[in-house]
Amino acid sequence: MSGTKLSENIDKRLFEVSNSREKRLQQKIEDADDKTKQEVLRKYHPDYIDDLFTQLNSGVNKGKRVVKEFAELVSSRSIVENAKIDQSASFDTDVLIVGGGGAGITAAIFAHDAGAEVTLVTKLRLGDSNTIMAQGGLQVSIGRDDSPIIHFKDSMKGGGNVNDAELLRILVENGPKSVAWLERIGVILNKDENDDFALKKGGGASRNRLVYAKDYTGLEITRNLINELTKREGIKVIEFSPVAELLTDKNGNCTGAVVIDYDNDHFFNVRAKTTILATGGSGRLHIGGFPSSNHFGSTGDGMVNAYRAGAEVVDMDSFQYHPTGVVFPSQMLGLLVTEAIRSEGGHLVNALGERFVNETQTRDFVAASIIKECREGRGIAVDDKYTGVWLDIPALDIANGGDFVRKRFPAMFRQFKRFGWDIRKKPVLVFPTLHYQNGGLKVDRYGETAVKNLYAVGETVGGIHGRNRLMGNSLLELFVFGEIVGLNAAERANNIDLGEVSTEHLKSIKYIKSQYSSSPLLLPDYIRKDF
Ligand code: MEZ
Repeated sequence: MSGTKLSENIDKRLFEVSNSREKRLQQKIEDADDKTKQEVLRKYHPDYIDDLFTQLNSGVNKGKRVVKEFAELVSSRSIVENAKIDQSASFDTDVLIVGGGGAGITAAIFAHDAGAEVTLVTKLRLGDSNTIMAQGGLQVSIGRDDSPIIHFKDSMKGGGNVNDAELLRILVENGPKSVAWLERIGVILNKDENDDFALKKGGGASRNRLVYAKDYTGLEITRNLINELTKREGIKVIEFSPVAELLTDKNGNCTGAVVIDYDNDHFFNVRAKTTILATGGSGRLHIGGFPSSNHFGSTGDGMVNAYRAGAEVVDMDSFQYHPTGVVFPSQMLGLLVTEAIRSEGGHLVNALGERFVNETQTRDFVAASIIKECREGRGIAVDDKYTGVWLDIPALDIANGGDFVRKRFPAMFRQFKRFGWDIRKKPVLVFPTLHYQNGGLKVDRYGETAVKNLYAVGETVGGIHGRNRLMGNSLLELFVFGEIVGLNAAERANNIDLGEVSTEHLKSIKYIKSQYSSSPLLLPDYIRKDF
């Protein structure tokens, strides 16, 4: 990508942004029409780069278009091949939950309260997940001018009208109830002067619908979820213990999982009546070489395990590139600058000091528009590899007066400050970052996959958001479906017996040439693994 090198003349580059600010603050940019949108998406959005995709060579979705990384992972050697199971460490449970983020913890709480014996295993520490990193908030139709129907319509339109309508209906209808639950367990969300929720508008939404805790919504929620979980003594939590493979019986039903104990370096079986996958997304597979805003554990493990056991996937060729990932300072590469900055009026500005897109359109289009600017030479190059456009955050203090940026975005302010960058005074350089997997496991309205007794919840599930999720709908999904899946998995577990355990289903893997020596990946190769 071409552009003017940032290091050569940073003061001049920054001056171009401040110099054009006053004029830009008066400017109104209309939404692009559908034809223009489609053209820009097709030419610049990574979902349309054919080289990034291939077809699955086996399993229920054989022949389906998916990203190469997923196809290679499901067709690589399993890490349990030749593994010796430590039977003395193996045990039984009613409901096994895999994953310690927002979806897993919520499901554990509800399954436990429904009377099941619950075990939660998680790859790293409890809470280490994309949930805790969530900034902008969750969408819920509680404004006076809003309703679940309007929320539904916005989400459908944003998703390209291919969302699973039944799952989306459940999401929007249960939103207010889930947010009331979050408040009950202690989550403190921003309120206005009348003590009503302060509501913001996310990209692609027609109403102010985002509830939030400043710019650390996920941290505030996770803190309370962990408190709530630890109050329940009966829930067994095992940290630093990822699932290597699922276990199945001779009918193909799920009967638990093979777990790795990272601390003691051995494998053990958890035999479970029902299993819930809450393993998150796959940003750390770095599709298309993009940096990622995701947690290091987001390597798509649950999807790989479930597909091998016979579950179906949907839209595994559709990913969300959040428009504003950091490209400078380089220590923050890929990290998120919340969309809330744009919804509050932050401008995207090219090397000519111009705005080039209405910043509050849907993420797929805004991301593609940034890629277009950079490809066409109107980006600002950091070095030979990374180019970006400015996100003019200081414009918010000018438009709103006072100390708006520091008060509204304290976490972001502090993050940049660590690297000597004051976002009240300087714009930040951004480029799309791999943020979310729109697709994932196909589930029914109870959260059950095509494999009996195997449930899934959260980002590992596909369909709800169609091919482009709206901001804040994923955080909401964790609590709406965490409850549903927890309750249903517990009810099933209360009515069935434990099954026999085997990994026979792995015999159907058809190996292909793969960049991975074994799968699931569990952790990207650049992270420290000294636990
Ligand atoms: O839902 C999201 O992805 C979100 C709220 C992100 C953000 O920009 O803050």
